[in-house]
Amino acid sequence: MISYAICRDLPQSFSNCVTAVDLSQSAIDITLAHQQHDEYVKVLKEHVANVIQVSADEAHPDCCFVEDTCVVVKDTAVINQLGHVSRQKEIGPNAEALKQVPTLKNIVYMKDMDEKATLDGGDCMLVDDHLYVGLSARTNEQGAKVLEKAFSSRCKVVTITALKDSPTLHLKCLVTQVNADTLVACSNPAGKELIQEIKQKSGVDYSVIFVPESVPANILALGSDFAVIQKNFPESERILVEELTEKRGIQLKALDMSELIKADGALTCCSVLIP
Ligand code: CIR
Repeated sequence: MISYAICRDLPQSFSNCVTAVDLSQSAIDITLAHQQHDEYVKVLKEHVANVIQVSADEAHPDCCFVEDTCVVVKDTAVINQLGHVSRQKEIGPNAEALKQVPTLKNIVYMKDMDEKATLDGGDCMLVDDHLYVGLSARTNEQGAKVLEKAFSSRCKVVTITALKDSPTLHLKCLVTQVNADTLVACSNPAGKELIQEIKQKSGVDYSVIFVPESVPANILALGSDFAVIQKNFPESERILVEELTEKRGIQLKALDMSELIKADGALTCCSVLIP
């Protein structure tokens, strides 16, 4: 069960986001981006008892991607030092929002623990008592070590290196969690390599649902019987409906996030979920 979710409004400056997508070929429709984000927040509010909605910050076009700004495990939150310098000052209001969550007893700043550490929450996937941390262009070894220290008695931190030198932005661009023993992953070679490393390092033989495209490999599970998936990826959607709804009884809601995808954003990135 998710007790709290934190999200953040999408700013008017969103079109100036950091992205690998060539926006000169496919510009962001800011009105549509707002509509899509509003729809996402509406679904969050329908499925999570307490949603804290932080105001947008026009100085930070990527501020709606709150997932990157912190990592929460049990009673402890680490406020990250984000891997892209243009995003590092997004953290203040999100840290304030975390202070409103009664179950959070410790809130620590990564920068205070190691000033060379960088980490984006999109590289972190908590599955039961394993926290997988993918090294990437945004997340370095020092960042992973800070989490290891901060969460030492709360979970096992497993550092994943498969994507370290790849063009994939974040670990969760290729794999996300359904529940304690089930993952969704992209079936491309990078996705398969990632799953192999996750299984080998954790010793857990997860059941993995493979989908052919990377964008829909990022699903947002809101509790044990509901998940948000991406619209407009019919083959992946067919597999997810079959595997999640028909076989496991998980209700799905498909959202069109086309404008957020242009900003390299997916579904998990627009919220921080706290059990
Ligand atoms: C960035 O490049 O940082 C943003 N434009 C996208 C961040 C997406 N975050 C995520 O998937 N966790």
